[in-house]
Amino acid sequence: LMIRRPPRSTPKPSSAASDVYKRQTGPCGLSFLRSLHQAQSKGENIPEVVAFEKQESWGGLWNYTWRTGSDQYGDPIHNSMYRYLWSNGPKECLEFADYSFDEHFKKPIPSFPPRAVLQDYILGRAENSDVKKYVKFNTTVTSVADNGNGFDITYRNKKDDQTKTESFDKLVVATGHFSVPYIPEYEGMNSFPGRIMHSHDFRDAEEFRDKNVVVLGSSYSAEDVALQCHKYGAKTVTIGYRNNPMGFNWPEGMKEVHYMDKIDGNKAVFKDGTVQEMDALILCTGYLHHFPFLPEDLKLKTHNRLYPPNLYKGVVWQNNQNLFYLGMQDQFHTFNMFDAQAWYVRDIIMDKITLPSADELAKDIDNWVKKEEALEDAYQMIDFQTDYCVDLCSAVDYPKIDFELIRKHFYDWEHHKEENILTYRDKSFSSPVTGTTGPSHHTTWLDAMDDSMATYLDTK
Ligand code: NA7
Repeated sequence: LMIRRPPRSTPKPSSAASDVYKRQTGPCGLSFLRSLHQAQSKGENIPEVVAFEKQESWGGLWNYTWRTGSDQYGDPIHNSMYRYLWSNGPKECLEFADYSFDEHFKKPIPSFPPRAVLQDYILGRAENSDVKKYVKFNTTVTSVADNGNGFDITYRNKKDDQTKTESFDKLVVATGHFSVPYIPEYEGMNSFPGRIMHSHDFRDAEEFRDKNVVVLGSSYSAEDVALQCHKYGAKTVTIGYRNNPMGFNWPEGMKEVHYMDKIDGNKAVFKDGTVQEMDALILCTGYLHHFPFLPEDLKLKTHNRLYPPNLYKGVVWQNNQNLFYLGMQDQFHTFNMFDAQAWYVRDIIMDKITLPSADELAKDIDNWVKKEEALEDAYQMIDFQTDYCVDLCSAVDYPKIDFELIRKHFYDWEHHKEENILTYRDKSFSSPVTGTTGPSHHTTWLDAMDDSMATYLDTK
């Protein structure tokens, strides 16, 4: 989490409440710090900022840890990433407009990198922005109180267990929403003799070699965790969907069936009559938007959707415009959308963008929410979020990036997945920033067992 204090024309006594913002240093938090760096490098007078980060390093979800449950200080583990996780979308679709993959890696690299490569890219830009000085690591924000002019923020230094309260003017919440698992309960769970876990705690598919695995869910985690288990040698993988199947052409050993009714001993019993022996049940049932540090009236309450309500332009809290949220949408677009959001929030905070009247603001939110509710398929969702990114970018000086190309890439990517879910990561896409087309990787995704950055980048 990060907190910032905007500049003042007149010095104020140090005892007075300072202007404030708070955030975390995952991709959204880093986008925000980058936006300030960019304004500063153009000679603008940027606000003071403090970034509160509960982890010991930055990168947010992109850090990998073997840990599950709690960290050494008793805080819940933030990370949901596992070994062998490769990007599930083309890297070209998430490329930063102001820091290309070519610039970072000094050569073209293939389109679907493993986790460590993307992490290196995100952190490369952060290191280049000289923003670490703003971050308080190992620091958890425990509560926020609205003081009428801003916020009183209470935070705990995890290492020395010291708690402090400071006042700030603005607050930016960039804590992510793929971290606190939603864990449903099914009959028979308590007496099931095997392993039950949520995808948040999934770390290594090798654990399920030669096992019968049941995966619940029909979104990105279910798709990828199921494929991981198949790739690393699970005997069978059965996916239980709740509403709609993913419907891919699953390879032998994998199948998709309708909704798990209950567990009977070591068997999963599904609505469509399927009874499947299982050694492990992996709940890929999504995440909660969870902000335990915020008071009720400032908490975003939503399921995972493309346009959560009460957020003007997807980022400004409707009922208190000193509060901002970044990256709280369900996502096709990611890093460059977070940049667009960060630039937009920065410009509101720096008085470069003026917010409209409460009526207009409500109308605008309503308009987007209605549009979202009318969307019928993934292609329309891609269009919707692309239009949202273009809308934000039209208001800020984020460097130009070819969103039409990105929209087309997402369409092609969807088609590739429908053609063959095992090979879509072997395709190449062109960069919306440099025009470079990603070379083919030396090993196809299905055969690439080593996800290290060194092996991945070992190209001629
Ligand atoms: P998502 O995309 O929010 O999806 C959650 C899934 O969980 C969704 O398919 C739900 O089914 C399913 N779900 C929820 N409860 C149940 C129960 N009780 N039984 C079966 N299925 C259930 O979360 P993910 O973790 O997949 O993806 C998160 C991000 O990680 C994603 O954006 C990627 O970028 C990586 P429904 O569709 O509502 O029927």
